[in-house]
Amino acid sequence: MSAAAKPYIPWHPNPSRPHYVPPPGAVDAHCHVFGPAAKFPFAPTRKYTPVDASKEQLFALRDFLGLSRNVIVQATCHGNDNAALLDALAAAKGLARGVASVGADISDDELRRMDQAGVRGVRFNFLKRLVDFTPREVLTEIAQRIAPLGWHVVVYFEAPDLAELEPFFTTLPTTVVVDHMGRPDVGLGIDHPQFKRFRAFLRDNPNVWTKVSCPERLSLRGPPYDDVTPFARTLVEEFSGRVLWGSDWPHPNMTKEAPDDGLLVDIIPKIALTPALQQALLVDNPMRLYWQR
Ligand code: 0GY
Repeated sequence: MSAAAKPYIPWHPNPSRPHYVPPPGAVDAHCHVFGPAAKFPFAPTRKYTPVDASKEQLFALRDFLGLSRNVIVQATCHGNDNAALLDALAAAKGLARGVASVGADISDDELRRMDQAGVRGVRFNFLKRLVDFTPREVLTEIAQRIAPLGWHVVVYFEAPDLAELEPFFTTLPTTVVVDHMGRPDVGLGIDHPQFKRFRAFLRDNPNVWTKVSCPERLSLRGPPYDDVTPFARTLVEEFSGRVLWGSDWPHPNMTKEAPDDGLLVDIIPKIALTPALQQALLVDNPMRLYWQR
């Protein structure tokens, strides 16, 4: 069976209503739309085929969870065709921004159009199970093209690859946002050199931010994902002005089960212990990065 034809776990059909009430204006800074495939076909190069996850479903979940805005990140199953993302941004009435995926062949006109539509960044993905290799020169060229727009680069990699990637990341001329805390092996604990290295990377590079997202993806123990909480809490406390939170709905490529999105929201007060930290994580930081320039 090809990777794209593997069975796929859809998102939670009936999430709980969270007990935690986010502050007004809270932003879900990492989520996706998939398809609908009949209108926005998935890329032939994709490594998985998800079920459709529409903009209407995303916006309904946003409201149900007590959130106000979304940052929609282009997922690899749509390749460099950002049509579904742009369609969602156009329908969001200013309440969504986007992170696109582009090749070096993107025209300046198209970049400008995407900027007007609400795109504020590009994503570079280094997970071999998700994408084919792109030469660093190509990524450098893209980063140089988007920098004048005030956009940033979102990077997705796994913790053991940071050593090899860091010299490249430090050449990027923009803000750099790391997905999912750089995907630590949470079994190693927060005092292991792997997580210390990640914190040093943020400490040494004030232009680097991170999303404290995806406990469900990183957890070894399963819900309520308490083995991931110390990692996120440590980053929120040390880098309070450079952290973002995201639901990761509709949770691509979960291997056992899709998380309860209400539970994910209820984890927020465990990783951001004070109202001030919650306000920075959920409102002030994402608003600065995505809605103000
Ligand atoms: C995520 C995680 C994943 C997938 C993608 O673009 C994608 O296909 O992001 C993953 O499989 O870990 O960030 O949502």
